[in-house]
Amino acid sequence: MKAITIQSIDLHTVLLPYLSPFETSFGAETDKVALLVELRTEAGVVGWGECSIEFWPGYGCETAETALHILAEFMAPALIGATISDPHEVPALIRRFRGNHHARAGLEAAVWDAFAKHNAMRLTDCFAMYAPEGHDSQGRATVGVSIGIQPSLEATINVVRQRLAQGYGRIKLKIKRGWDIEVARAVRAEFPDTLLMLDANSDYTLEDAEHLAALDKHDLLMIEQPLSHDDIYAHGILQRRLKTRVCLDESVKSASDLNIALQVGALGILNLKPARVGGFTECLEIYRICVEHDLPLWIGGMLETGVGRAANVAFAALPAVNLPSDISATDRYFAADISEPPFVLGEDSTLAIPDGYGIGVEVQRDRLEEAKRRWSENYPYGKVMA
Ligand code: OSB
Ligand code: MG
Repeated sequence: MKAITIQSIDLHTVLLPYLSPFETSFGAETDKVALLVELRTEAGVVGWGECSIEFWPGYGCETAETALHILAEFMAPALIGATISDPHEVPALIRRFRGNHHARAGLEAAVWDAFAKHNAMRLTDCFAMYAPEGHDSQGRATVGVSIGIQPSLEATINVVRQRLAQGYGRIKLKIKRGWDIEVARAVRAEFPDTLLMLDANSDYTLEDAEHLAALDKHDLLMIEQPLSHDDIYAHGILQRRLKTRVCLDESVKSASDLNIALQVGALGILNLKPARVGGFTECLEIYRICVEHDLPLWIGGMLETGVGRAANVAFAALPAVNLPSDISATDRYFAADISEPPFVLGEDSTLAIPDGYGIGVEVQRDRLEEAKRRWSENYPYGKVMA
């Protein structure tokens, strides 16, 4: 593999309107905020990465503004002038700066993209090269769709019906206290054979264990992150009281966290988000652990723009990602994405890997400028919340 030398790094904060607001237990968001990393090599190759973040420190502890600060002041300067012969070298170059996983993941992703392009490879094949022997990219990722909290049961059923008609083969419903058992019951009654799962984004405590056990009779694929974002141990206790498999999202921030979770029986499935664990190098380590433990695995999303989505699809095409990932088609999120071509839902609820090298999508300069202007004109965030 040919090494790259990093010449410059530009950071772009963008605001992109969603087709419809996304409602979670934190509130409704009308726009996607993202920090994009544009990395140029001495050979003139441009790599792109996305820091997957939100307006507020509600999912993780970072925001668009903290990620910009950490990258601009600390992490990006540490990479300028560096010669990299393997993207696995990136974590060591920024290890002296702690935490800030979403920021570091975006930077590392830009290196992976530039490295793959420089070596005339698709990013998915580049990941496969570092995956266990025989784990070749399948060229497509099997995906599902995540549905935000709706105003009523009827509205929920209508959205599910619409998504199934579009071809999504797995439905994830966001739940919260007071919006859970009834939703699962109603949707299951209407769609008896659909692959169905719930995501609680940490809204419950162990005192709700009995309440959550009432979900067991609805044949759910899994319940995602029911308890606190920082309590792996409690999920182990809960899992012993549920038949439904617990999937961890927020709680697993590293390979080390995953080893602890496995040790205490805290999960039966992993949602792996590259941003949450600090990048694709850590993802590859986590991937190996999942293979070793036969742990079902899928790739999570954070409503990324095409840049982040493309990298996630590239990883989700690895064969041990064996449950549908939270990566939907472009038209589930945006009227016009920041990049082309869009991701289109294909047969069997899959997204195909684009043909080009690296992430395989091209950032559109005019849309980038427009989305940057939209950010600068709408700051502070109050103006873009529903
Ligand atoms: O918990 O999986 C989550 C979006 C933002 C923050 C957290 C989550 C999500 C999603 C969206 O569920 C999944 C997607 O990108 O489609
Ligand atoms: Mg989640």
